[in-house]
Amino acid sequence: MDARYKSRDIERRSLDVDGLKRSFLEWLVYSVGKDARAATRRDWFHTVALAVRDRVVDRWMDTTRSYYQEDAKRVYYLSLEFLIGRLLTNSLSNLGIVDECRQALDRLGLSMEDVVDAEPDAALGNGGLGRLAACFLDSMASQGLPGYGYGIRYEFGLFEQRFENGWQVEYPEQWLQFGNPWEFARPEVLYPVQFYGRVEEFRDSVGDRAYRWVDADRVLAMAYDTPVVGYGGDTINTLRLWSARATRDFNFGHFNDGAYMKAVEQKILSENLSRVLYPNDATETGKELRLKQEYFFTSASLQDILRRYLQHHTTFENLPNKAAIQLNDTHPAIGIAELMRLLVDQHALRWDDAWEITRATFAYTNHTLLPEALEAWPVRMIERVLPRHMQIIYEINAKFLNRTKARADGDNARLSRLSLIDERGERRVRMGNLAFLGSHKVNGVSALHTELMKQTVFADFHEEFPDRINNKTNGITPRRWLKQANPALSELITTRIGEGWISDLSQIAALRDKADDVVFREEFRRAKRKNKKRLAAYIARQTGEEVLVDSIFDVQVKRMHEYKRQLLNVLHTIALYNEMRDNPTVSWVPVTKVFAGKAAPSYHMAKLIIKLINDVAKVVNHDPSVHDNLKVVLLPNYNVTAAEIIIPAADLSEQISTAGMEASGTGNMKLALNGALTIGTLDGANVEIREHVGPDNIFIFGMTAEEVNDLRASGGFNPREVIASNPSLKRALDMISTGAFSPDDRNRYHPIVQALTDGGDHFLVTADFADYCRAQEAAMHLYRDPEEWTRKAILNTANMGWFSSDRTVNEYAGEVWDVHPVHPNHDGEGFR
Ligand code: D6G
Repeated sequence: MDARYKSRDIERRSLDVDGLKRSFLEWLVYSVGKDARAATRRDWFHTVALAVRDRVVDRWMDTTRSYYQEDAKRVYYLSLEFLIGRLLTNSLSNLGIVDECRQALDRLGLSMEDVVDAEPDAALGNGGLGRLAACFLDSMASQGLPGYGYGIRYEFGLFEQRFENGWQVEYPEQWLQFGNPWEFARPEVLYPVQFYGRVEEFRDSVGDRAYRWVDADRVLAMAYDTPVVGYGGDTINTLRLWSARATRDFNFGHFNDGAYMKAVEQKILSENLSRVLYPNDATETGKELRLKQEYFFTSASLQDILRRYLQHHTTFENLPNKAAIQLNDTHPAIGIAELMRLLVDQHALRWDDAWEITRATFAYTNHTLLPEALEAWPVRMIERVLPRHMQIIYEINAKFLNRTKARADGDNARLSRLSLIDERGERRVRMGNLAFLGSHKVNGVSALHTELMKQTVFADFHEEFPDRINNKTNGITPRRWLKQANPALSELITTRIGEGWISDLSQIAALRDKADDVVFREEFRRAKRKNKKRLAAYIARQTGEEVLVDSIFDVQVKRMHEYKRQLLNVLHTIALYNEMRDNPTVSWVPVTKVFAGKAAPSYHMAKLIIKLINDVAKVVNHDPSVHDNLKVVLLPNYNVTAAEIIIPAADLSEQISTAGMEASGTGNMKLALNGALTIGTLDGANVEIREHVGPDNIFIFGMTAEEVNDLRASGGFNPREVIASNPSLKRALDMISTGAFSPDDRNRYHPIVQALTDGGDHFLVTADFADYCRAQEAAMHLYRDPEEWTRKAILNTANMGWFSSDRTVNEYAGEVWDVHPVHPNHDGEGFR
């Protein structure tokens, strides 16, 4: 080989400071096309990202090759969302070269922070579901599991949130505007995806009835691959995202007619498929475009999975031994009908064989019990958009119900609940039922949620298939959420117990003993204080508000939703404000209420709650009578990057959803791992967090899921009575309703007051208010004793080991996927 190339080759892999510096300069000039004098921060970010990407490519190829060599069973994680956030620090950290990179930049007169800050936050998700998918990618790669992510390369991620006059305003999030240095475009990996048209029946070669989907519109799905760097850099997996491209024949057809503008218009329309992420969290949109997005990425992924499988196999009976497909919620559930179509229509398998293979290949994760969030597509829409799939769904349903009928003893109500078609009102396809029926395993995401699944949405299915439902409590990756986001604490931990916790979080239990060590407590507090200073500076930059670093940082960060009950927190804030004003001589524990979160653009109530928080903040923060003892801030544009600053700085973690409504939560885990004490209801994973950290180290309040259920069922709940009997609640609500926070529009909050009173207070805010205030008081009381507070905070961190997403994916790997780690062969070259 030409010596020049050889040396360049080595340069590309070198991980020392000099090698990094040289390749930064080379990349800046030859790929970004700038010299150091003219380079902007963004140029430097692109330079560094490309140079880092170089260092993973060989390992990436090795990994892929090893999967082929071993014909390993792969797991395919199909998710409409991957909330990955920034990748630079993540890649550097997983490669173990953060310091080397910092020094190399330093020698070039650049600050690492500036370069890191120039990276856009890839917000291809709404919240927990999408961030879970991103944590799973990190955990699969870090455990050496052959795992692929499949999703959509949205041109516009989740909207950027700004506040204008206190109201949420949405702006497009243009993360791809300046290009994405992490991805590799694969213009040769193209699959056709069809929509509309009709189904033709014909006789196949042996005279059997067969079907083909004809006269359909075609779009192409083009792959973009992003390497997913596992911790230690041994395994580099692939996140493959699909982008929509118009087909060429489609364009030329119109062009020949002379209808040029129409052709261009059609092209734009068909490429809209991957244009924008739906900004809905938990609620369904009912939009045709959304259904098409779901089918688009699912179909392309399945075609790709079969193509990969067929490189080693000629028949399909081994598919379930070589591919596990995990459906992240029902968004890709149409994949069950699609795999049936591919196997039966395109590969001429017998129906029963195809069904067996399909069921053994798919598994489904349910993420919500909220009825409005359970996907149910109108039959008419599926018939029009995916006519062949509608037939297949009918066929699956008919076969299932026939089999079930024999045992059902004429219980028609039960049969109609089990049906894939909801016949009440407009006929709809229940995607949850389809996902359940077409999967060999179905899981919930916390112990409580899984139990409730068995009792509610899937009660009948559970009776029918008692072995199918299992629990996989969510987890979070300790690499991003402790090591990277919280260097102060993670360095402290490593100096005391070594770095084993980074890849095996159960080892963090070794910190338990340190809770009684006064020196360690002091150091733990120092780390927290450093993070609080960082957050205080961020708050000042974002909102102009100065907050006391020594106040309790009481943090509620998550999507804005009535069931998450930001309102309960606001009501407590107002009550506390009143108490402080009434008792100015008392020495109060200063409190900073930190909120952040986006509301779905069409969710008016959630947007009104945002405005209320901003209005309350305006009044409270400028009232000299509370002497800076209370500050309220709502940080704009909550995303992964903001979370990385907020979470390590939190003292108190608000997890206060109405019990039974939050499937798991993962923010709760990130906050507790970073040493925040939880104030929460017995909902979702809070139940398990309490078990792990111990009931003495968490503030639990409010009704249980069972009590909520009973109270709602009794129909006897009267919020007006509760309000009348609680003067502080009454006063807070009166202030809201009489315009104390909205003098410019005294009726602004009428809908909120209405919902909490005559509306019946569906989320039981008033019902839990008194107990919530009691728990808040207990927290403030404890905060006066820094030693005791720190002891409990340390015990939170030390006891959160089980909540690593490594544990979660290992459970999936063992109990659902049957996939095993592969150790890539790197030929001993290059890497450390
Ligand atoms: C990823 C990783 C790369 C590999 C490519 C194709 O981009 O090393 O060559 O995927 O792999 P298959 O999709 O053919 O398995």
